[in-house]
Amino acid sequence: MKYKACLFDLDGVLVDTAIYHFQAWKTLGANFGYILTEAQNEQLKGVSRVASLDRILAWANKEATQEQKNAWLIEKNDHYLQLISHMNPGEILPGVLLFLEDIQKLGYRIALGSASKNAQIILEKTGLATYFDAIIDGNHVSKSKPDPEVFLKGAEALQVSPETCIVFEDAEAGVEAAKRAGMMAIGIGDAHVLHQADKIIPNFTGVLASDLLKF
Ligand code: B16
Ligand code: MG
Repeated sequence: MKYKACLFDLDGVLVDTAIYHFQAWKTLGANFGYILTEAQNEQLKGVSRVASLDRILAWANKEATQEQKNAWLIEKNDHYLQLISHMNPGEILPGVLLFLEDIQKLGYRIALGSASKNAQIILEKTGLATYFDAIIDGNHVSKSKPDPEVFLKGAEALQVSPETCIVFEDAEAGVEAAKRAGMMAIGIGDAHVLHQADKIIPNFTGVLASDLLKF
């Protein structure tokens, strides 16, 4: 078997936390009279918290001091934490659990490669934590996707070389990060957005690892 490990993004691949990020950013935007749209929220997927705020402020044409920005980042995250505190295993996206069980049986090592600093809480709330041999999240990296750091650290933690890794990503920046890491990239979602991926599936429903991971 050439490929030894599967590296998963979290938001948009295993669970849909984008709805909670949207709610929290939208509420924050209202502070300075800005209404964030769903299309804009799409562009925040895979983007770090700090970079997300900068984008929103640019869209709103709003300037702020570093002190104000820090206060808003805390406010947004506190609201987000409150929203995700109710998450449960029912929020795991369709087909994900069967797929994880499938790859475990096939002997793949499994890691998380997420930009989120709240990944651990989400994995615990949903019961997904037990599937992972390594967890690399926003607390472990200094460079955001499309920088390959998060996935390279994932490979390192699993003690496998990057070319033996398969990345599952829903964001364009994440697919780019995987390719820059020298890994195979499987896009989850829209084929137009994820055109850089080696393979694209809409979601994990009915997907068999033995079929998908044939290269
Ligand atoms: P946090 P992923 C990303 O997670 C989200 O897609 C993105 O919308 C969010 O801003 C980012 O995590 C940071 O999240 O505020 O929880 O640290 O898709 O890389 O799993
Ligand atoms: Mg994502």
